Amino acid sequence: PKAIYLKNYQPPEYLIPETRLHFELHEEFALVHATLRLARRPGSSATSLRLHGEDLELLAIALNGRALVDGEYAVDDASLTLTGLAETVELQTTTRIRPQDNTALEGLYKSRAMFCTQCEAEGFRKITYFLDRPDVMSVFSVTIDADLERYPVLLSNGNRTAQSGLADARHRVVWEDPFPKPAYLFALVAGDLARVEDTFTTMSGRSVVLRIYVEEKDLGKCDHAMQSLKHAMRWDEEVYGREYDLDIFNIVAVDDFNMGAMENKSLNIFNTSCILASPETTTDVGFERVESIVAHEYFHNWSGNRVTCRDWFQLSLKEGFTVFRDAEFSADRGARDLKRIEDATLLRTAQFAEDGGPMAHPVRPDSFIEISNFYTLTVYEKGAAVVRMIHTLLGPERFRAGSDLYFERHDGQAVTCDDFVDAMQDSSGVDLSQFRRWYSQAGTPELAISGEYDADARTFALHVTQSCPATPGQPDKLPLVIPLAMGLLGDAGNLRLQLQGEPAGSELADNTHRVLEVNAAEQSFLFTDVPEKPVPSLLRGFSAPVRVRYDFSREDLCALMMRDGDGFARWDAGQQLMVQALGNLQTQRRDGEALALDPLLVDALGGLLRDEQLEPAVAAAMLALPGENTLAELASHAGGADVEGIHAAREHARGAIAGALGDELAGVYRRCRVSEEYAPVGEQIGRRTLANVCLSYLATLGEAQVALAATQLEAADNLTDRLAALQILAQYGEASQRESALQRFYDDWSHETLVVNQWLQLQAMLTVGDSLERVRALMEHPAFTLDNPNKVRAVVGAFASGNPTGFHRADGAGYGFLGGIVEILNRRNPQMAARLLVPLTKWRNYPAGRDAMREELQRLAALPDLSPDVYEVVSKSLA
Ligand code: BAL
Ligand code: ZN
Repeated sequence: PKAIYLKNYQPPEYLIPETRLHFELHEEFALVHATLRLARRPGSSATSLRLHGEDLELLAIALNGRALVDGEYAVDDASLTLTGLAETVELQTTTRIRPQDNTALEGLYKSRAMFCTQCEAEGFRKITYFLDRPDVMSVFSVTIDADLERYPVLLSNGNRTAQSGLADARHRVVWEDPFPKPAYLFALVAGDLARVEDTFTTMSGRSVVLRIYVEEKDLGKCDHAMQSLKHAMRWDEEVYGREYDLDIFNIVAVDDFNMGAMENKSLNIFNTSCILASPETTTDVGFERVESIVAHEYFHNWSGNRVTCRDWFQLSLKEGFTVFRDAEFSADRGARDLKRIEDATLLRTAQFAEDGGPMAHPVRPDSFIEISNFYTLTVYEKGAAVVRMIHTLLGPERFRAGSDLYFERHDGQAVTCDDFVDAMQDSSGVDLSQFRRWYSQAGTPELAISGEYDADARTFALHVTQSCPATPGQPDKLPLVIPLAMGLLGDAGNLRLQLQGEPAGSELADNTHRVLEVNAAEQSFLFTDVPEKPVPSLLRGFSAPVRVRYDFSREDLCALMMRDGDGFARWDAGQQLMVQALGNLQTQRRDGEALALDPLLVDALGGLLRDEQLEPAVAAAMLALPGENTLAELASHAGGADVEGIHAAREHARGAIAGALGDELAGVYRRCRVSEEYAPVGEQIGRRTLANVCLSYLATLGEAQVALAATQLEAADNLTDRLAALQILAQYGEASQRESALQRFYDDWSHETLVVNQWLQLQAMLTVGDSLERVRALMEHPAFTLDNPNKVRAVVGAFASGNPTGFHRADGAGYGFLGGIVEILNRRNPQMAARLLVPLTKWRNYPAGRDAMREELQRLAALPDLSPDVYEVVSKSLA
């Protein structure tokens, strides 16, 4: 497999203004009759054309109505080449494909009894010969013929314009989409589906029909998604001025899906796990995920569909912007600080690890072998953080004006990340030329900051040095523009800020918050009229995707944690205090000393528990210790992660906190239990989360406290409380208690696939006993199949990335297990295989497992017939 490079981008020689597709769906195969109107691109003089096509059986081909004979065209396993073409031609092909055998879930495939498609990024070429690249936008009309009884519902993009009966108990439906779109946004669904329907009146007064199609049994689980869709449609009108542009918007839920969901024009296809929701089958986190993914896919209608990407190197153009949009939507709907905490945790734990590993790439990659491998946290989450920084630097009004200009300039076009930044720059007048480095430079920047207080001059200086480690192919880095949101904390609260050079008495001089623009390798910022030595509150709201180093004392961190005016900064200070305390426990353990948790931390947590004014959701976030993967990521800088040491330190800390604060924890647990009927609303979610955090601490204390979990499991009327209690019983209960609780749960819920998947996942992450043996047994369970990505993620994915002590066990068996699964999936579902591999690619961070992890990768590298997906991940991680 060969890499392709952004620098080699060439526009297409031909365009396809019009595409007519006619599908004949059968039980063994499908026929695809395609009629493409091809038009030479103005400025091109080409007379030949290579169309993409994979796994296609070409049955007929004609140009301008004349059948071609051998020699007039050439076909290989990836393309169809035509020569001697006029300026405009009509190409007709008939291909046979086998959706029933399509286990890769790219292109047209069968999920249970229904046909569905997934074309992003390059799946359309598995349906018919086409210019399968996002800068070729076409107007599609689609005719679908299928058996009436098995497939009464036939869907594609746009508007349904005709339907009729056919011979042999078959029927036909025609869909026409007036908006030109790239092939990756094409969709087709055929199945026996039920639907819920609602309407939305747009800001200009048009009525849009909204439909969610599911299996009949799931009709009762669509309400939350429907409400989420309507909230998202309104929000996009109010915040971005974007109105929906067709009279119908469809969503379909499918069981077998590689991703979470897909934004096909007016026919979004969702993994069932991201659309169905009910109190019995969905956790609070699941409800929030449904809302944000429904919104994300809807927002793509403008940021992705109306304005799309020129090429796949620009993927973050639509994904970074749309993740930023959905994050702001969620923040507006719920609690902003909490959303920032969640997003910062994801970036710091997983994206920083990606940025520091062998697959590190810029937000706009320069090259790739397989684009499916680049649907990454860097492109999505760091890309969103980059858009957020533009928002911060410009302010909300100028950002909105930039967004308006972007959509106005580029509606109907396929454009680049630079076009997006140009619109922001042109409309605001803010020079973003240096800022653009965020798109081209990989790696996580680091700000080393020190503070200097001069009591006589009443000044406080912040000295900031920025650096960024080398990443593959990028040894040297240039300074970035980094918005550093901050404040200064004094004894009585946050101090008013007066920055040297700022006009005194200006509007800014009155407040306690600033965004410093860091843009040089070394810089100082001087605050004047500072009455006491302050503690700086840095990177408030996670204002940039960077690491910050500052030599805070434990007392400083406590002060920030308890008293800073910024909710994110309070949480962050607490996390830093915990990281220090857990690091000390690891050192004590390594040195054979008795483990003693920092009493300052215990006191601070006690203060939080006693603070009845603190919002429960915030208290829950502040009480939770950093996860084992977060600690491992941090340790990667200090010689590598000691998985056992991290786990032991964390467990010790949990026990010590519970031991010291048992009464407080029990009191908060009782106070926060939700007695009203379940509703996935912020206030209840906060209380449930806090109660379950307390319960999980309490469970470390012994049998009596574990019994609380058993009681909760019996009484719960919702999955959040049920799963939290089951997890505690399974992790801390006696073996017999564990097995009977797990079995009973399965017996109760075996009819609900999505609940069973969570039951599988919970067990894959248990650290008691032999985790790997348990995972192998789960794979033999009738509820498991390697053909369903949700099951694979629940068992194999959860084990490899959510059970560090099991996966990194000393004999290396965890690595061999994962490698074995990847080997099986390599051809069956290459996208899944490559994604599962990621934990192994971090081998350099794990001194104890390093050799065994590398050897497993080497074994995979030597396999014949590696898919490009797996080849790319394996070869880059060994380089
Ligand atoms: N475009 C792939 C799924 C998503 O990011 O919305
Ligand atoms: Zn997206």
